[in-house]
Amino acid sequence: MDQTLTASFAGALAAATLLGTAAMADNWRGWNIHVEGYPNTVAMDKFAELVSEKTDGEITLQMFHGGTLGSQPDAIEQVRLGGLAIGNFNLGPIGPIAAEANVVSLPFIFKDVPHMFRVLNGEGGAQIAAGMEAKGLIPLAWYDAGARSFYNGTKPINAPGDVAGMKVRVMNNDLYSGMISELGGNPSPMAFAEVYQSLKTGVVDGAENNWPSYESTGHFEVAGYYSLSQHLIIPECLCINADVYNGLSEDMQSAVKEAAMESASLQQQLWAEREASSRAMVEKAGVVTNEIADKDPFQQAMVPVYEAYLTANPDLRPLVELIQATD
Ligand code: GTR
Repeated sequence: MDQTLTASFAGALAAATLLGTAAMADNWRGWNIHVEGYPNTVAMDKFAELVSEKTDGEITLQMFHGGTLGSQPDAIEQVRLGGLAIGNFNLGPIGPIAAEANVVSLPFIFKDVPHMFRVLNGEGGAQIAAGMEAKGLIPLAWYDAGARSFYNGTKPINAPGDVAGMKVRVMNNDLYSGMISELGGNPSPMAFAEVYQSLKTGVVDGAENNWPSYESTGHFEVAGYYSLSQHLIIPECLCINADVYNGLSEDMQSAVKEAAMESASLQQQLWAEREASSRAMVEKAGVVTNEIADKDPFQQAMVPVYEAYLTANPDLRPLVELIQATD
């Protein structure tokens, strides 16, 4: 073979190899709504660090915290479409997209957080994950978001009648709007970032969230009554765009999955600590907390919410029953 040709062939081959290597180094972008120091923020940063460590730098992840890349519903769309690779999402706003994932947004479906994790780590979780993957989102691991309770600026809530007439902010999901309506209140779906100002100016009377978010957002400063209804226990995911994940080699998939699992155990540990410290902090700042002696009337009021959901999704009745039958 002609020497020059051989040389240029070798050169082309080397260039192709180099190009191949360069194309394999992925730079992902990730979305998170929370502030610095929040358990999810720390755990997502840990995930980024572990991904790069476990893939020998072939995958790097740049995290954008504090919702700087947009609202949660928008970010979910971005991850589904591939504009962003990764997000830490609450399953609440994923429910309207993936019907299976919406079961977790049925009020009082989980007995407590350990029950939620038993479901997620079993057949129920597999069905929820499959429903999400069909919509372009793969949950790599589950984060803890505790239980959500009502808060407002005027009075403790002890019975559904106390919610009557109140304008209550909810996340974007018809199940939550139905929940507030059945309690006699007026639901107001709104982005997380707008809630503080809306509570402060009286656009809404109240909202609902877990202890850490109630504290980290400063909502406790403008809505000082926190009533332990614990009506929703919604998991969160560390979610990845399905095409991005499915396009990885098996080794890379395992590395990313392992990083996610380690990030989730860190998040769960930090979560337990933050729930306690957030509660202590807001109570010290003057928040009036009340237990609800009888939650039964709240649960009874949710019967039409379940009925409407099951009428719209008859094929999901077995999943609801599976969750209810899980010990
Ligand atoms: C928080 C959750 C956020 C967001 C927020 C909200 O507890 O971690 O992802 O869903 O609640 O109420 O919008």
